[in-house]
Amino acid sequence: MTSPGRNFVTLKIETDDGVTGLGDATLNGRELAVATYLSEHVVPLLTGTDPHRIEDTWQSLYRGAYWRRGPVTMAAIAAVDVALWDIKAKVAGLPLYQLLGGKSRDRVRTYGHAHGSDMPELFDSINARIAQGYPAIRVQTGIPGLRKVYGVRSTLDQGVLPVVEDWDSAAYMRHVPAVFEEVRNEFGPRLPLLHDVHHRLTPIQAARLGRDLEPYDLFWLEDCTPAENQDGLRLVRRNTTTPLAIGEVFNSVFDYQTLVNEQLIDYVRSSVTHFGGVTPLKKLFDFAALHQIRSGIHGPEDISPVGMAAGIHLDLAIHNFGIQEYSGYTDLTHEVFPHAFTFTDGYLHPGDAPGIGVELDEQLAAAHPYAPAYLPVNRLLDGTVHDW
Ligand code: GCO
Ligand code: MG
Repeated sequence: MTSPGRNFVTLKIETDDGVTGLGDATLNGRELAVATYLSEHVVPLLTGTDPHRIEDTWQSLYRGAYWRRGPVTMAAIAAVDVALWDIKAKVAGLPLYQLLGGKSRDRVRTYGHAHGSDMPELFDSINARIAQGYPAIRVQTGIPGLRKVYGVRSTLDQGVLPVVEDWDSAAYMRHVPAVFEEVRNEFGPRLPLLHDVHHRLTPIQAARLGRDLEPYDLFWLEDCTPAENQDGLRLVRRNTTTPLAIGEVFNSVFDYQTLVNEQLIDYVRSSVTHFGGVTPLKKLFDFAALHQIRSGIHGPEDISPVGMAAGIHLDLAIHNFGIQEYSGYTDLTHEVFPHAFTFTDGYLHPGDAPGIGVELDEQLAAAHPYAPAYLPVNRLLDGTVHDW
């Protein structure tokens, strides 16, 4: 575990021949649980096994635990899976994307985050992202009467106990369409715009918001309602043509079964790190492709450069790529995880180093130890707990 600005959990596997592979097991706010799951329950099972048997190892960790799915289990399995792919690709002397079928495109389109508590601040933030070359931008905004720009986590908030934020869905729904009206007027019709509702609306509210935002031609509306209620998306889908993206908190293909089979969404948001690794995420993308659903891998700062790199290899290789979220990292994080992937003019490329192309500076990592930190929690104006 290391905290070069925020916490990351990294697994390193070493073979008898001295080949090493890295995997990301970071689960924001629950890091110690995954680290312990790995060190106490997974590492003893791996010692002495054949690192080339990736599918078999995945199945034995998934089925062999008896207790299935869940973010802690799947982040731990993901770390093993990615480390084994890293090893296999290094042994082959190829960048991972070559083992996934080779490249389907030359570079990986990203979107970046813009946010502001009011319109001038938001416009400045969008302009800053455009100046950095981002070809698409996620727009989050302050809501009159609420204290914080929601869904945006500041590292300054880090503390031993969660920060409590406030929320009012009615005020949000009244305000957001007006924000997109102003953004479209200022930045024109071409700039792809995204928006993250962060699980806060009921299906009928989400349907209404999707409809209200149709004139502004969003690239996607994300997590419009808590999607463990997959059936709820039928109501949203019937009522709006705004494209929908879901899945950053999912950890198994079964979480998507209704959403994909009934084509209720347009983008699947799972990351390598939280979905059990490259092995199951490639299967999810192939399943999604049957329904013309595309990828939109979750890429906040709380996915480490190791998990990010694994995702970029997949982005380059799959046919039904949509977009990749990329928020960048602190300078120190880049130093702790020296990497072959590059970010140029808003596009990522995994690089051509053998493996996933990320190393870990263990000395520097150790100089920045784990620091307890929680995500915020949300309360309505009367004090009721609400989805954050
Ligand atoms: C997104 C997100 C994240 C999450 C974060 C929680 O990037 O779309 O919703 O920023 O809030 O990953 O740990
Ligand atoms: Mg999100």
